[in-house]
Amino acid sequence: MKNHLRNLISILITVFIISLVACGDENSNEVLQITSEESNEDEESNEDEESNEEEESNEEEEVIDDTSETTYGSGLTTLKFPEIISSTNIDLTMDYGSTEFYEGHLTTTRGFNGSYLGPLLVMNKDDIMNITVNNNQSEATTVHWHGMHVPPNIDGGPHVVIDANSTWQPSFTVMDEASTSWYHPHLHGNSREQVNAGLAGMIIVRDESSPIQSMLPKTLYVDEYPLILQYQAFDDSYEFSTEGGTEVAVINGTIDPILELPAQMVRFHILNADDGENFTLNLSTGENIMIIGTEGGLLPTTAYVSELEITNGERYEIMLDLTAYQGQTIYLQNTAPEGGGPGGGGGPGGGGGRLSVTNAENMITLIISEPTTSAVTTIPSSLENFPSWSESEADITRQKILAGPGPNWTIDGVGYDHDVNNLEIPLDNIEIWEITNNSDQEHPFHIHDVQFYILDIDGIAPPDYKAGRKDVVQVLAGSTVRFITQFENFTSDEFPYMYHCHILAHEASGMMGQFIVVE
Ligand SMILES: [Cu+2]
Repeated sequence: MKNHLRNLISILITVFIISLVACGDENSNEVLQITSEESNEDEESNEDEESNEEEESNEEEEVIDDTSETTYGSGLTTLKFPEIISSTNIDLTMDYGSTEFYEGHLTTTRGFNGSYLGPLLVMNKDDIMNITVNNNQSEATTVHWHGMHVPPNIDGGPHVVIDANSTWQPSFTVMDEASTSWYHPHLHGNSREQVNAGLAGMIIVRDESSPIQSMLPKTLYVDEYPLILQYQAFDDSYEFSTEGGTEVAVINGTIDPILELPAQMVRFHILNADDGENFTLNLSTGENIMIIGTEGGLLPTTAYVSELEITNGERYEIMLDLTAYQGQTIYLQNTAPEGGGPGGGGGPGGGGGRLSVTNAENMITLIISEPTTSAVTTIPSSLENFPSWSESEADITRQKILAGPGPNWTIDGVGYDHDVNNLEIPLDNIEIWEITNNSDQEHPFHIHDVQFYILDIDGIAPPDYKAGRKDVVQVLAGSTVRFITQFENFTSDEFPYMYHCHILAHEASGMMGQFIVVE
């Protein structure tokens, strides 16, 4: 019965959205009535969920099945959301599949436990994770837990290879703060192809002991949402193009997505999982975006920006206060320059525009409906104060020089050599890294094992929204960024950690080095 009701409501919404598009804004009230009905129904199902994690994830799978079949006309499609896995025992299977990005057309893709992207893994600080990764691809791979502080033999870098048609079973303790991480292949030479085909997924780490976390929206797919941002170019056969062409924004595997949100504070975990280009987000309302977290956890205080640039591998947690917008349609927009950005190293999209054909820069259409019964309406401006390090504590300052020209990208004048450890770092060292970009393109610099704090960018303290724990920092052409971090807990003579540019074409061409942490 419930499904029939939902389908009926979906059809009604479709009809009204089409009429809205056809007739302009005159019919907006009717659309609102219908969307509120669905919102009521959502509330009922939410009440059924209680807080039981298992029930929650089962319920979400149902929702996904419903929404993935719902199209809204005018090319708009309900935003897809990944299946939630909140168990400490996780089975991931990497395999080929086909995905319907455009109605009636299948695209060859790859995914974890599905045809494209992977499940949302919800972990708790101090949990012991037991993961089984089955690689059903006909080629080798690795799985890197990007952002997580794990031992080097578990980190999933280029040395921790999972052969074709074989299995890897890592186990680790979650030592991270409540944060947003992700997982993706990291085999040297073909990580770009595998990630771009769809092998990527988000990890949300929870911390039940954090008083601040308990005040934030945290009911997934009710007031908290993952957004995995990518661009894809399609050829005439609707396959991913390897020859460039027009790129479109693909959000959680959805082109031109529409998302219904309650008129209250909602929280997004945003990941740029693209292989080489930035997103620059703003709100069509003209309001600033509230940023509450970076890669490694919450900021010290809430920060506000009129537009938020997110580079490759970066994550931000943002909040939208939608209280004033009930009954309205607003947009999360992307104004990243067409065909610009850093992907010039052989990346697709160099020549063509990247804007979606039917939705232009209105990246996600947000329909704001009634608030839920237990809405979060305010959050404190003071967030987490994680321990940091002062410059005077540093044991060493290391200089890293990023240089080109492409396609032979280097760090400190050398390309990646799989058999050479570029650095040996004493355990517990507190280090300042000074990254200078001597090339004419920007490079998002990522380091494994640690979270760092940016000290300064060209001598100036970072803006408030970058003042938190990070593992990726954008280094503009001609610019110097200094960060401070500490290499704790894990050592190995055998398995190195990586530091590299997260433009995957640059990484593959050599803009990567490796370090071992030693006793
Ligand atoms: Cu680069």
